[in-house]
Formats: sequence, C-alpha cells, structure tokens
Amino acid sequence: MSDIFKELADAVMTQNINGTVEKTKEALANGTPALDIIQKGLSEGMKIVGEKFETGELFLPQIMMSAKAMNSAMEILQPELAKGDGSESAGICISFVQEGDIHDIGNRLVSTMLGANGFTVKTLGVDISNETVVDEVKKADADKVLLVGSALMTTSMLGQKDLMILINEEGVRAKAKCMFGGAPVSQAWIDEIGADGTAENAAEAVNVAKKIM
Ligand code: HCB
Repeated sequence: MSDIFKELADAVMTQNINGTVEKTKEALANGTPALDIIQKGLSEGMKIVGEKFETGELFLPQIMMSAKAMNSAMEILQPELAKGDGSESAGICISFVQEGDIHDIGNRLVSTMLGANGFTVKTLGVDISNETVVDEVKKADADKVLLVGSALMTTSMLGQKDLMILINEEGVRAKAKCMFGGAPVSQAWIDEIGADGTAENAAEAVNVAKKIM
C-alpha cells in the first residue's frame, strides 16, 4: 500500500476525523483519483476496523467514530465522484439498504458511482421494507429498473431472499433487475436466491449494472 493510502486507512482506523479529512484533501490535491482514495485507502481502514470489532479489540463507539471519519471524507469526495459526462440516462436504479440494517456507507458510494456513470438513481435510504421496494418498482415509469440493494449483516441479508420471493409473487420479476451487495453477499448467495448479480465494490457495481441492464 502506498504511503498516502496507508495514511488514509490509519486515519480511519484510529478514529481521527480531522486527520481523515486532511489526508483526503491532501490526496485529492496531489491528483489521487477519488475512487482510489476510497477503495485503496478509506475502505481498507474500515475493513480492519470491522475485523478488530469482531475480535473484541474495538467497540461500538469506536466503530461509530471511524464511520464518522469515513463519512466526513465522503462528503468531500462525493462531488468529485458525481462528475458525470451528462450523457443520456443508462437506466433507472432504485437504491436501498435492507430492512433492519442501517449500514449505508457502501450503498451511498455505489449509488453515487452509478449516478456518475449515467444512471438515474432514486435512493430510498436505510431500513427499507421489501413491500416498499416492490411498490417503488411498480411505480417506476420504465420497462425495467435496477434494484441496488445492500445488506451488511447476515441477518438482513436473508431479507434479500424474501425480496426475490415477493418480486416473483407480485409479478414484477421481468421489470426488476436485481443487483445486491454488501460484505456478506456472495455470488453463491445471488445464485441461490435467483438474483441477477453482485459486486465487491462500487466500480465493479457499475460494470455489473451495465451488463444487467
Ligand atoms: Co456494523 N457491523 N453494526 N456498524 N459495521 C458490521 C457490518 C459487522 C460485519 C462487524 C463485525 O462483526 N465484524 C457486523 C455484522 C455481523 C454479521 O451480521 N455478520 C456489524 C454489527 C454486528 C453491527 C451492530 C449490530 C452492532 C451492535 O449494535 N451491536 C449494529 C447494527 C445496526 C443495524 O444495522 N441495525 C452496527 C452498527 C454500525 C455503525 C452504526 C457503528 C456503523 C455503520 C455506519 C453507517 O453505515 N452509517 C457500522 C460499521 C461502519 C460497520 C463496519 C465496520 C464497516 C461497514 C462499512 O461501512 N464498510 C462493518 C465491518 C465490515 O463490513 N466488514 C461492521 C465500508 C463500505 C465502503 O463497504 O461493504 O458497505 P461495504 O460496501 C461495498 C461493497 O460491499 C459493495 O460496494 C461497496 C463500496 O465499495 N456494495 C454493493 C455494497 N452494497 C452494494 C450493493 C450492490 O448492488 C452492489 C455492490
């Protein structure tokens, strides 16, 4: 990992909010692409925070501070990421975090990247019920819409399976293209529940979205 990426990751890991903001500004000023700052720096820090939480080395208040540090950096980076080319819409996306789940950092990042790549994104937010998602699909004024669903917990991930069942029951499967992601989501899970695709990060999500749509 290069020095600046390591410094960004360290700033998130040590809950250094001002430091994360300063390092982000420094990296941007040096010409580092916003997406690299996130994927090679900030997200790597969050990954380690998650591991340390699991092993009991870090506690919830510390994770919250790390998330705050990452979000503060994202506020600076989002306008950079959102610079699209103004071309025609690549399609409509409905973006949401599964019911019972409030982890929204990754979902917001994926939504921003899709927007920057020509998709029209409607963001529903966190803790969204499957009924709400299906209603939004029905309301959408398009032949097909891309669902961009995130789940960060093994519990909330199960809701994605129920969503696929509801989509089929409500007769909107042909209209709803389903891309689901989040740390516990794997290709095996996507195959099991009969969704259309997943992605490990926001850049890959854009490629998968284009393929699905
Ligand atoms: Co949270 N938390 N947390 N948490 N949290 C996790 C997710 C654990 C894995 C940590 C652990 O134990 N190792 C764990 C879940 C365990 C499990 O179910 N297996 C966990 C837990 C248990 C909890 C609480 C229950 C803790 C408690 O209260 N005791 C609680 C749950 C609250 C709730 O949701 N009801 C909780 C709370 C929190 C916060 C509030 C402190 C904070 C969230 C702040 C926020 O999002 N606004 C938080 C955080 C930050 C994490 C970790 C550390 C990082 C998540 C993150 O932001 N990653 C996480 C550890 C981990 O994930 N390994 C931990 C960075 C982003 C950029 O990555 O994976 O979200 P991402 O998104 C990627 C990728 O997945 C993909 O692209 C994104 C961008 O690259 N992607 C998609 C995402 N969505 C996609 C959709 C698509 O269609 C395609 C691709």
